[in-house]
Amino acid sequence: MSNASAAAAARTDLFDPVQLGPYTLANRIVMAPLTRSRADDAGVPGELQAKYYTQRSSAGLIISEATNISPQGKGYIRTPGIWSPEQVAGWKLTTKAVHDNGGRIFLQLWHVGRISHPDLQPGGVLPVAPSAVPAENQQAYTYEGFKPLVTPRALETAEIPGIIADYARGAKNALDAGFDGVEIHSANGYLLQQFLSDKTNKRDDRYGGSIENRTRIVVEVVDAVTKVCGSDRVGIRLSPLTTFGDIGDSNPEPLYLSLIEQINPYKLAYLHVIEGETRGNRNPAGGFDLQKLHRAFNGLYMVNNNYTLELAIEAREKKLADLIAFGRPFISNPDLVERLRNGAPLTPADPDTFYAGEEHGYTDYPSL
Ligand code: 8OZ
Repeated sequence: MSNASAAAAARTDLFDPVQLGPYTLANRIVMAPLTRSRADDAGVPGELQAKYYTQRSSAGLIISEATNISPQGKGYIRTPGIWSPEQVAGWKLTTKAVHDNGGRIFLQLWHVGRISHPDLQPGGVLPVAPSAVPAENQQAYTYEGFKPLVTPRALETAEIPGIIADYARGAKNALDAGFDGVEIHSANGYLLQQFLSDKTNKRDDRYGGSIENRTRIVVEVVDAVTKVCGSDRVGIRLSPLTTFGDIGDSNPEPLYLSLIEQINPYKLAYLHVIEGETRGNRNPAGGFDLQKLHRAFNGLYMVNNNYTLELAIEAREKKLADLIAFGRPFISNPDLVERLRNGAPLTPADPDTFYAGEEHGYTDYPSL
């Protein structure tokens, strides 16, 4: 660190406690949700996941890897679930160990929608989506390697209450498993963003067409999940400018401002925004000023995407965010909070072990 950034680090409040709903977080640094694909084939996490998350429990808050709310919601092999008693029992190992170490952990509720493949669906059926619109040039990660995605089946209007119920069950199971709360994954081109976006939602029922209709399922999920958890234990993740998963909207600004206006009455704990292109350009062409979402939202504002210590300090100095989520640096630096606090060097993460490798590239990165 330069002398100037060392001085900024010395006076930042990044490492100070902050209140999130009922919880006093130890600091403003969040471990972002990270898919690591090491659960068993039934979506059950175990001791390995408990060790991994516990090593990272000095984060102010951990958000779990995206976790399937139902067999239908699964799109990648070895991702964990939160629909079965075995999954709940498996996750208890993680939550207990994180809590024993003074950490806090939310579970991320996930339905991939069209980003799946019959090989990953119960009975080999087609994945579901708002409309029968395939994601172009995308591959599914199946048991037999990568395969092209298929054209999904459009959900019937009458099926949507069942999907909302799956989110509610996931939230109930997450609390039973000892999680401190849940994050609704409405980003990165998965089911809920497929409903939000006019590129993927071509419906003519009350879940498609106008902004009010396209946002409806998300508001209904927020309603159902907050009834289970209480509003202050629920966050939501959005990626208004991403194209990840071949997603996109012709006019995202009014869409997302309307969504925030509609969820504000629920008084959620936080809004988590991926700034720009997921794992890419923070300021893509044709975007809009995402701080408008920050100003519109009435809870804590969490930001994510390629943050460095310097960017995080600046975000706090300029009051651009309340919480800063770091993803890939947490893979290879279990003690990321301490390293940032001390200006210590960061270990680079090995992409070859992001989604495979069991303990290698997972629990074998050392703390300083
Ligand atoms: C990387 C690989 C598989 C899934 C996301 C859940 O981007 C994911 C994901 C990331 O939100």
